[in-house]
Amino acid sequence: SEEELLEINEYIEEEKETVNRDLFGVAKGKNVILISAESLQNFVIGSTVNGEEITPFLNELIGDSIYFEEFYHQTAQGKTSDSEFIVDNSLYPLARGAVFFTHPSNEYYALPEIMNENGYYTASLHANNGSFWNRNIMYDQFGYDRFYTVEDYEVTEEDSVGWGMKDIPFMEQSVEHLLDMPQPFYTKLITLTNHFPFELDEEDSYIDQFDSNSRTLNRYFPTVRYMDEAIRVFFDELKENGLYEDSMIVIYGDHYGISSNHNKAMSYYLDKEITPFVEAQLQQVPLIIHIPGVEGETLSTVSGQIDLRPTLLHLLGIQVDNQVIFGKDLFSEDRKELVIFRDGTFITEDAIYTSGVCYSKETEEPVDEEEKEALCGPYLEEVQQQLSYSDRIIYGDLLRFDTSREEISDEIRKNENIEIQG
Ligand code: GP9
Ligand code: MN
Repeated sequence: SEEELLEINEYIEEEKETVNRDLFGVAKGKNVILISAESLQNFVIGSTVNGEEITPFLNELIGDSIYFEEFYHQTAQGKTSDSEFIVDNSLYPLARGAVFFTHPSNEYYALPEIMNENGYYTASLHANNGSFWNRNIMYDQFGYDRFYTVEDYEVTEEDSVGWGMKDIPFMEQSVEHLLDMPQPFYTKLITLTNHFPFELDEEDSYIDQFDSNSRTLNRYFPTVRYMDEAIRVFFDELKENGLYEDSMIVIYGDHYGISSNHNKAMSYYLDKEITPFVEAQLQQVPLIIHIPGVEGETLSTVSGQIDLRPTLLHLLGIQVDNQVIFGKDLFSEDRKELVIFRDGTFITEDAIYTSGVCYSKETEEPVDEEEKEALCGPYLEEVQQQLSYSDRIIYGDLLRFDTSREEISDEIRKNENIEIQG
């Protein structure tokens, strides 16, 4: 009901913090290009396999970008679609099912709509069927102007592997689409090649597979390396076509690629035991924000996908009042560092709490009852509060009561008038 939303708004208002304005608006008016990097986990960044770099281009790019080195995916069963939901709405996904399928007719106030209101053209680009994950329906709801699907790409046999079109031709043809769009634009490019079961043609293998008892992990490295190459090609094409200087490029991993079924092989690769603590850490995905002309810096802020939207709006210098969101602007000064996973696991500056056990980040070991009270105790209630508020918004379709939005208050006013007249 409307009262429920008022209560949630009050909570969000109380949680607000002051914002560091140094970077406010540094990307004002620029095109925004999000690259949703399929199954890209953070452990490959700066690492090697068989002595070779796995992400040479991203490693180099990070030096020139704002890189969040402790950034977590927060997806659940909806996988890529959950990550899209989180990023565009700054709400949590659902515990069961994919919100893209379960609640496509809700009222949303998603990032594309905000960008539209600020003069941006908005599009998502992904060389798969438009109906996959119900995207064609949900994107309309989020306010995307256009969805470039597999129909908008020329996909040949040799340009395909595994799930479909390879990332390099996808990137090349996507730049053609970007060139056709009115500027400034807000766009999302969703890659595909680095998807389980990580199939790759010989000619696209820049590095050798790993050698462990997990075929999945072994194959993961060369497909990540291929995606890294595709992103390099994309940057080259942007530069060649004069789009680079006027764009902010944001690369993030959508969710894990290697599930806990492969913990044994993972343990062999990382050369350490995969405890629940390490497993939570393995949910880190890269967040790389590249703004030409803005100096690179690596930030260790504990952060998650839910924080991306307010952070991007900050960089774009766009202020939106009374947003019903749970993410925090990562440039806030007195921000409480807290990332919440859908299953109730949470990460703070000093601790990881998972399956009822509180681990100290310093020792990587569970702490005793007394320390648990101090380290994890203060967050328990807030974690459940946020998840349940977010659920209530989705299950109750509460954003239809958001009167801070003109179009809705007009709608309500209209209805009231009708009632008064009637
Ligand atoms: C499909 C692609 C992969 O279009 O986004 O989906 P996933 O299986 O990763 O959710
Ligand atoms: Mn995915």
